[in-house]
Amino acid sequence: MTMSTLVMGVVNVTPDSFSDGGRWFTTGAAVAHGMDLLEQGADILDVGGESTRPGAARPTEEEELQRVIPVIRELSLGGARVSVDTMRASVAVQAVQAGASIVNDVSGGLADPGMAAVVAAAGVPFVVMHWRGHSDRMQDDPSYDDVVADVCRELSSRVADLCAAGVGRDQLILDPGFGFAKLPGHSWSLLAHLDAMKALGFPVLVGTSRKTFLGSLGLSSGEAPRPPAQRDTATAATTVVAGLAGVWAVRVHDVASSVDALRVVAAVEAAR
Ligand code: PMM
Repeated sequence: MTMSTLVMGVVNVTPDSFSDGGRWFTTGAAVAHGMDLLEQGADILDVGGESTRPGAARPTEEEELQRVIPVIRELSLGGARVSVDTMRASVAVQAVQAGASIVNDVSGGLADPGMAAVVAAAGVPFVVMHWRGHSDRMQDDPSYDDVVADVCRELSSRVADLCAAGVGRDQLILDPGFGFAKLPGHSWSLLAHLDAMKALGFPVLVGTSRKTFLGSLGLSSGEAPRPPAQRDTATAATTVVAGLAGVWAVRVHDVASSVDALRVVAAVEAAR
C-alpha cells in the first residue's frame, strides 16, 4: 500500500514573504494561523522567519530567533508536528529545543557550514532543497543543461556531503526547490518528472504553492502574473500531480484545498 501524501502548512512569521507578506507577523497571529491550518487538516506546520522572496534581504539571527521560537514553542505545546524553515544552524538548534521535529533548509545545508552537525546531533528529519544561492542573487544563474538531471545530480552531491558529515540517510527528504534559481519552464519540467527525483530513494517534498510559474499560466507574454493570493487553485492542481506521483508531502499556504485535492487522489487510487 502506498502512503498518502502529507500536507505541510506554511506559517511565515515575516514582514515580507512574497505569498502572504506580513499577515502573520506577530507571535499571536502566527500561532492562531497555525491552529487554523491544523483545523483545515495540515499534518505538519512549517514555521519560518526569513523571507526567501527573490531579492529579499536577510533578517539578523536575533530577529529570526525572536520571530520563530515563541511560535514553534506554542504550536508544539498545542500538539502540532512542527518543522522549522531556516538556513541557520543556531536557529535549528533552538527550534528543536522548542519542539520542532523537522528541519527544513532551503539551502540544503549550504548556507551555514554548521547545519550538518546540528542535524546529525538532533537526529531529526532534514529537508534538503535544491538551491544555488541566497535570495538577493538566486535568479542570477537559472541555467541548466537538463534541469531534471542537473537538479537530481546536485541534490545527490548534497546527500553525499551531508552523510559524510554524519547525517543519517534515513533523515533526508529531498525537494526540487520550485522557483529557486528556476525559470517557469524549469519548474514545469521538475513537476512533470517527480518520478526521477523519487528514484533517488528518498521521500520528496514539493513546494509549488503560490509561486510565480503558477501565476503566469494562460497569460500572453508581457502580461503581469496574477498575484499570489490568486494562485491557490493552480496550487491545488499541482498537489494532485504531486499526490499521483506519490510524494511524501506538499508544502502549501491554502491547506484546505490541498487536503481536498489529496482526497481526490486517494479516491482515484482506491478505485484503480
Ligand atoms: N519555498 C519557500 C520557502 N520555504 N521550503 C521548502 N522545503 N520548499 C520550498 O519550495 C520552499 C520552502 C518560499 O515560499 P514562501 O515565501 O511562500 O514560504
